[in-house]
Amino acid sequence: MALVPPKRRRGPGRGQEAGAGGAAVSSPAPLRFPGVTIYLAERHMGRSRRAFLTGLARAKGFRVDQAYSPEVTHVVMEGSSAAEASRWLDGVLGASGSLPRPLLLNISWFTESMGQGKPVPVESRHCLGVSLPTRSQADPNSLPAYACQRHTPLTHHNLCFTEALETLAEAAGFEDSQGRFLSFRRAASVLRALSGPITSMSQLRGLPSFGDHSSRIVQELLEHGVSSEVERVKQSERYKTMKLFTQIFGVGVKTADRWYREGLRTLADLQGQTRKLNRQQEAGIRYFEDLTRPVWRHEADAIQQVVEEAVWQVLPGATVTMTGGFCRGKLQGHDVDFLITHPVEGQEAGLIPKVMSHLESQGLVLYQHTQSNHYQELKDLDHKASQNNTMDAYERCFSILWLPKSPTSFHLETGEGPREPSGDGRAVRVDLVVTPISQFAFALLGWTGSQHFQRELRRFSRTEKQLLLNSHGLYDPEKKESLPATSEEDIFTHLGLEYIAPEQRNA
Ligand code: 8DG
Ligand code: CA
Ligand code: CA
Repeated sequence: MALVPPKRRRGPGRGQEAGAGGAAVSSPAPLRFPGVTIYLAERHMGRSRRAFLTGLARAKGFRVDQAYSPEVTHVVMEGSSAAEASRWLDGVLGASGSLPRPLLLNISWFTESMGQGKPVPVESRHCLGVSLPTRSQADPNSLPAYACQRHTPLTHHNLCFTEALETLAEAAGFEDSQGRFLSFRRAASVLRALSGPITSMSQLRGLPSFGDHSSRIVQELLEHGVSSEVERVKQSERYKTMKLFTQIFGVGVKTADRWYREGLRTLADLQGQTRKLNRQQEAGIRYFEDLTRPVWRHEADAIQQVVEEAVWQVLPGATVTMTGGFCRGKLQGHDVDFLITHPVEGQEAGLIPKVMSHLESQGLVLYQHTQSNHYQELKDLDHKASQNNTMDAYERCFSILWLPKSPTSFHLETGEGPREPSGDGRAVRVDLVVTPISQFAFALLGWTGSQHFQRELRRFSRTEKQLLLNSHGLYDPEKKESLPATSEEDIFTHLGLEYIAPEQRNA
């Protein structure tokens, strides 16, 4: 990228003395990204290039500190290996294991951010030493209590344990046993954040949220390679049936439980009783096979194109942002989630019905259920009411769209009744959510998930900060005011939390 002049000559290793190189290219602009504080390490970069880059970033509204401090969130290095970067940071942080660790990034994150005029999301290719255990997470005794304080990558070292604990969490959820559900979920989430595999029971000592029951499961797995309790659950008729029924689009635990108690066990049983089904569940069964096949990233990208085309037809200037699991680096998901907004507040209102008719005219809508925005009613009711509920009040559409295999089969005739699954394409579950620009950052944070990360973020806000967070905003009930945010970083800053990139929110 030809954005910054390359360094002319590599100076002698000068270390990274804090006060060095302060010359500015132009006078600093007002700070625009309060959650981001950059520190450019001088080693390998050289004093004059560092000064140039500092001025450039400041002119774009970034905060760049000359001296390293715990406020630094993004350390940028040039020409350093991961090991060197990690050693450098250990040297800077000294013996203190409690200081927050910043992101260690190579120069590509910086140049891309300058190019876009805003901090780009941190991806693994930007990271130096991302695979190295961080100080806090290498030592289980200092693993923070809330999942929103931890880095949780997509792939981790304790899959056999987390799968077992998550099966028990799921089974507890089927029995409406919220306490047990949460304790297994939290235990699994802790294991996902560990920097290495659990190989002995002593490693569980001091782990937060790890109760006796979860410990027993881990012990069984360590000793026998299998947990009899988990196997029993997995083989039970109750678990198998509840899992099958709740996989159907439009079927929650309550409905699945009622059907189970009525003696229904299979999809064929349900098909024989169509009067029991609402329109959504009917669609869920009709497209069951497609909807239980994972959606791959390239399919999600293709859906994004189709949605963007429709949105831009209806409202030029609107933006369509993919959220959900794909944002966290997942390669496949059960659906595709999009947030739609417009830079002018108010322009976005009433967008979905128009977008859906556009898609319908192309024969791409297999099912849709649109809800209008009811935020005002929610707000008038009580801010607290929305706290334990992930459902928000945005204008939205839960849909099943048809993704043709080849672009030529895009424009098919409509009006022939429901489309049958075929080799020409597939059905995909798609969630469209429309948000006013002033609430976009909160919606993005909420819809990026993971569900457990968000649950923990809200619990942390409430318990530790006495602030109420949801997908619409952050509210201070004492001062009776909402705290504004234009980026996810702003929200972490309000909460006094280290910024956790989406790829590290797989809690
Ligand atoms: P997957 O599709 O890859 O299986 O997983 P995912 O993308 O992480 O899960 P999801 O079920 O699609 O949900 C994405 C996030 O959206 C999840 O953290 C919950 C969040 N979310 C909100 N508000 C609402 C809401 O009103 N309804 C639903 N269903 N989810 C919401 O922030
Ligand atoms: Ca999703
Ligand atoms: Ca979804």
